[in-house]
Amino acid sequence: MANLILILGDQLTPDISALDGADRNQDRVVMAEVHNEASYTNHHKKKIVLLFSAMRHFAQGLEADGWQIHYLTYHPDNEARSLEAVIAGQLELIGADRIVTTECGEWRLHDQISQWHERLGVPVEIRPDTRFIASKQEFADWAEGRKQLRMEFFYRERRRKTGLMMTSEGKPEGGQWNFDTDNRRKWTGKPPAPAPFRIEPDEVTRAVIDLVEEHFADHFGTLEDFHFAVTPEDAEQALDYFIDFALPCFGDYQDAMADDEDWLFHSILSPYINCGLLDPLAVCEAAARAWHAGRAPINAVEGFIRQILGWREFVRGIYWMNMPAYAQENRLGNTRALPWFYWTGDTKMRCMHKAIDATRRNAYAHHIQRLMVTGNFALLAGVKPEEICDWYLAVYADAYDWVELPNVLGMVMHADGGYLGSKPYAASGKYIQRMSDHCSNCHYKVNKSTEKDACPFNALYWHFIDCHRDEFSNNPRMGMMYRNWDRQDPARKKALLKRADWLLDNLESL
Ligand code: FAD
Ligand code: DLZ
Repeated sequence: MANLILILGDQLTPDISALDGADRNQDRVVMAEVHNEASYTNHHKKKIVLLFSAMRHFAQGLEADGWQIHYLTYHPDNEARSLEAVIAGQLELIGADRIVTTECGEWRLHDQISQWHERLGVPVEIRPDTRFIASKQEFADWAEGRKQLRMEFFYRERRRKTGLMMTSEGKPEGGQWNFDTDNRRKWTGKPPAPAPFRIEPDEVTRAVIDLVEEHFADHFGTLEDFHFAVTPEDAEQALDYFIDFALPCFGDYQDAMADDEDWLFHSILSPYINCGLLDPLAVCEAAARAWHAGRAPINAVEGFIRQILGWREFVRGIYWMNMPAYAQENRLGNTRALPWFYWTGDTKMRCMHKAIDATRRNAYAHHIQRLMVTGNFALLAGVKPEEICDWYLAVYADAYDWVELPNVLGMVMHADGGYLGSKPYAASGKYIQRMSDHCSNCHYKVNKSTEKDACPFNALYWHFIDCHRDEFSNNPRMGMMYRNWDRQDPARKKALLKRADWLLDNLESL
């Protein structure tokens, strides 16, 4: 045997770099469903089904294409509980000159694989992950010498580099780089949001659902109504469906939330992009084609492309430039435990209940729920970054450390001192009221702040502003908040802080 080629659960891309130049007759591909990967966090049950089923389909495809494969299916009694143990077993059984793999997405596993050459006694070739639009080196080159790293500038550079939505004179299409000011509409039920794209589980997926039901019963979330795509062909269909039915309204309602609508006009493509079933650049190109064909407006298409070409690539760059120290950051000195209702959805705060309940059922919540509801609450409540990060890593089908950590620790918790974002996204209940209909169905009153039935976000917001004066009062983007706070009547300020203290002492009962 010449090479053992390890392909991970989020590397399900036929032209993954680990396969470059490989020899179907001599090399062997190794894929494995292992305890350590399935259990390093409390992964949502639907995420495990998605990955195991997509891995099985991918391996079947490789086999049909003439590759020799060692595929380990999950069983709790399997002796090999880690990828290292699986590779060690194969080395013992058939030997190999070399292990070849594509660099993995998480520091945790990257650190382990980097030591395999010593631990296993064979050379390990780790190849770059060419599925990202910017390489790690390109990001580092862009970042070098900049005092502040801001997504918008990185994004513009990527637009120039890829030519996406650029005129032949090198100017942004539509005369602007960013159309976000058009993207803040509240959704009031019209136009109706499309039903989510669904694929009925085939035999392979049904077997995995049974397996997860049996062996991962204590993991977060429900298994009912599993309808994710698990092959590249089905994921392509999900992309087409998004372009046809949701993209035209994606921009307008990008920041909206709704009490009885889980998905709105979002693409629900992140689970597929992140595990390799869809190529990020191809997804951006499909959206750009829709604009050129007059099938979607520019605010929708530019906004959508910015999320992938801009944010997705930017957070990945930040992650790899700063790990492993980044994961330890806690610049706001937070000390509170994550309230238990994050795991149950059992809270009278309607927006929180809705976001967490959707998360339990779907392994999905859209960006504004993650940022401005569950994230905002954790920020205002001063939850320890490691606890809220672990929650986000567990509960979403698209969650991997490289993308989850910068979004949570940096964007939401501001625990990196503003390295990723120029200001915290702290907001009172007014924001949630403006962008959703949750408040009219809520036990708490959004127009009250200090009373027993007042929306908890209100007093907690002012408490956050008051507590973090040292960190934020000199931030030009926060000056108005401090002027508003300082203008308030001292008695009201006292009442707000008293209410906040009570809320913080009684988080579990909210
Ligand atoms: P859409 O709204 O349709 O957006 C299109 C695509 O843009 C997404 O599929 C995704 O690939 C990309 N994208 C959008 N925003 C971001 C972002 N901030 N960072 C990276 N990519 C982005 N995304 C993940 O993929 N995995 C995570 O674990 C994750 N954790 C998050 C945690 C928090 C607290 C926040 C605020 C955001 C997080 N995001 C994460 C980003 C974003 O919320 C999800 O990518 C998005 O909700 C996925 O749904 P969608 O495919 O319908 O996205
Ligand atoms: C997320 C995940 C899960 C649940 N299970 C497996 C697995 O059994 N085997 C595997 O190769 N990969 C799995 N993954 C994805 C990995 O955790 C992922 O490749 C690393 O975290 C690196 O991003």
